[in-house]
Formats: sequence, C-alpha cells, structure tokens
Amino acid sequence: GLKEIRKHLVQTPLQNDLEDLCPIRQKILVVDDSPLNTKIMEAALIEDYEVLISHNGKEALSICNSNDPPDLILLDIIMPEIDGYEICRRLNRGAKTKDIPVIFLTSLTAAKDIEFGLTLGAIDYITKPFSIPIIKAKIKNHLAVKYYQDTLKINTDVDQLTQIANRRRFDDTMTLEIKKAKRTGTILSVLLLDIDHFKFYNDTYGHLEGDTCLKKVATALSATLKRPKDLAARWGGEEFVCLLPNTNTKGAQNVAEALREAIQNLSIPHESSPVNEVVTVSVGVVSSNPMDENSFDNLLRQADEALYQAKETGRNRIAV
Ligand code: GH3
Ligand code: MG
Ligand code: MG
Ligand code: MG
Repeated sequence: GLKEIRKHLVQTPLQNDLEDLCPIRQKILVVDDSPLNTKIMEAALIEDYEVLISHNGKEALSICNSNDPPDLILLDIIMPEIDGYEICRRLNRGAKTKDIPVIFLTSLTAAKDIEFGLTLGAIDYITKPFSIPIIKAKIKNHLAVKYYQDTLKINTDVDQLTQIANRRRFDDTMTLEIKKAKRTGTILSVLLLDIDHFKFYNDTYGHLEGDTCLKKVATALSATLKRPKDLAARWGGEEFVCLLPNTNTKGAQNVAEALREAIQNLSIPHESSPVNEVVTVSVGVVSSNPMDENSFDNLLRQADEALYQAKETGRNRIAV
C-alpha cells in the first residue's frame, strides 16, 4: 500500500529498472467462493506476494476499505450474495478503493461477459481454465504499473523534504472542506505558521541544518494534531499551514497554542534568534463564518494578516 511505498521512498530513491520497480512485498486479495480455487492461487502467488483470501464479497469489500488495502484483487464473478460484478462496481464508487486494480478470474467466457467486466473498470479479464504462468506474468505487469502510479501519487501530494502534505494536497483538501462546511453549516479553521527568524538560523547553522530543522518542525506539527481530519502541510519555504475542519475559533486557538508550545519544546537551539534561545513559530488563526462567503483566498488572506500581527507583536505567539 501507499504507506509501505512512502517508507521505502524515504529510504531509497526510485529505480528505473523494471525488476527493481516493486521493491516492496505487494499484497494481493484473492476473492472466490470456491476454497479449492483460492488454494490454487495462494500456492501460485505466495512466493512473490502477500496473499489475502476471501470467500465472500462482503468480507472482500471490508478488506479493501480497511487502512491496509490490497494492491490488486483477483475477483471471481459467480458467487452467492454479492457477485464479482457488483463488488467491482462498489470498489469503483468508493474514493478509497477506486484505484485498486481488479482482475476478473472467471468461468464466464462469453464475449458479452468479458466486455461487461472490462466496462466496469477491471484492468483485465482471465477465463478459467487458466495458465498459472500467464496469470503470474499479468499480475506482475499490472502491479508494476500500480506501484508506479502510487509513487507518482505520493510525489504529487507529499512535500519531498518534510514528508508531510504539500501545498497541492492542502489546496485540494481545503477546497473540499470549504464546500463541506457550507453544506453542513459547520465552522472550519486555518492556521498559518511561520518560523521566527529562520534567515538568522540558516545564517548561523547553514542550510543543511536549516533543512533538518524544517523536518523536525513539520513532524512535530503533524504529530501534535489530534483529529484524523486535521491536516498539516508545508505551505512553502519555512511556512506551514494547518486545516482544522469542524473547529471554531476557540478550538483553533487551543490547537494553535499547542502547536506553538510543541515547537518551542523541541528545544532546537537558535542562538541568533532575538526572540528565544530555541526555534519558535508565530501562528495566524482564522475561522470561517457560516454567514460569509468564506472563499479560499479570503480565509488565507485573513490568516496571513493574523500571522503578521503575531510577528509584529513579538513573535513566538498566536494571533486571531
Ligand atoms: P520572520 O521571523 O519575520 O519570519 O523572519 P524570517 O527570517 O524567518 O523570515 P524570512 O521570510 O525573511 O526568511 C525566511 C527564510 O527561510 C529565508 C530562506 O532562506 C529560508 N528558507 C526557505 N525555504 C527553505 C528551505 O527549504 N531550507 C532552508 N534551509 N531554508 C529555507
Ligand atoms: Mg464462483
Ligand atoms: Mg516566511
Ligand atoms: Mg519566518
């Protein structure tokens, strides 16, 4: 899954060689109501992949919706209760599951069945009786593409240096959350954080130490946010932004103060800072008003104004 790849990307740069393209052990879910069929596939795949087995559609769907979804699904069509077509349809409808490749593995060999399976979004359709070596070769190719897609996805929404969300991911999430807040009549808050006198920090300790400091600050911000919907992102340079859905000004102030304190408690020495002997941040806080337009740009502009206030009134503090 994405988590595994992310870990790997941090450790080693991506290789171009196809053999090295899937350096992690990928996970395949085999769904078939016949235990004999799943045994055959498990035996064929277990050497190269982690194999999950499911004999019914409901269970298969819940595995795919878990926090540790498979990288590929081999899916039988004719099964009691939910059939393979319906499983494929539901996977494609779910935001979490729509990118999991599905290969149908079925005794339905009519052209219209094959066509139907493929129009539902399956990447391949294999008919029984099948050749194990051909299935293995197809799976390998499809998983290489999946790995490449996952890698691209991580690179588009994760900041390379700090490994937290990047600005693009923040923009997308914020756009969605503003809509949601309007629809549900809830308040969302945004925090804009800027490291105090970071230019002096670089001047004193060098850019490499500066980068290390940015990583520590980013990690601390992410770790300090408590709710699963909260998002910490790198806005650019030494500025960070936090999105707090369903959080009013009072709540946002508490979070901002907790973040400010968490950064100060990292105790990263900053001997040239006029504010404090350790690295600190200033934080601008803004909350949406259910009565207002609350455009993306408006909220960010207000957060920026609040941040400016925090800087002007002494730094290492929050302002609303
Ligand atoms: P203030 O308290 O007013 O925010 O002062 P400041 O020095 O932090 O503000 P300023 O915006 O003038 O400086 C930001 C510095 O952050 C300048 C730039 O060299 C540094 N910086 C931005 N991005 C990076 C980065 O990726 N790595 C490192 N090491 N430094 C960076
Ligand atoms: Mg069956
Ligand atoms: Mg700045
Ligand atoms: Mg700064």
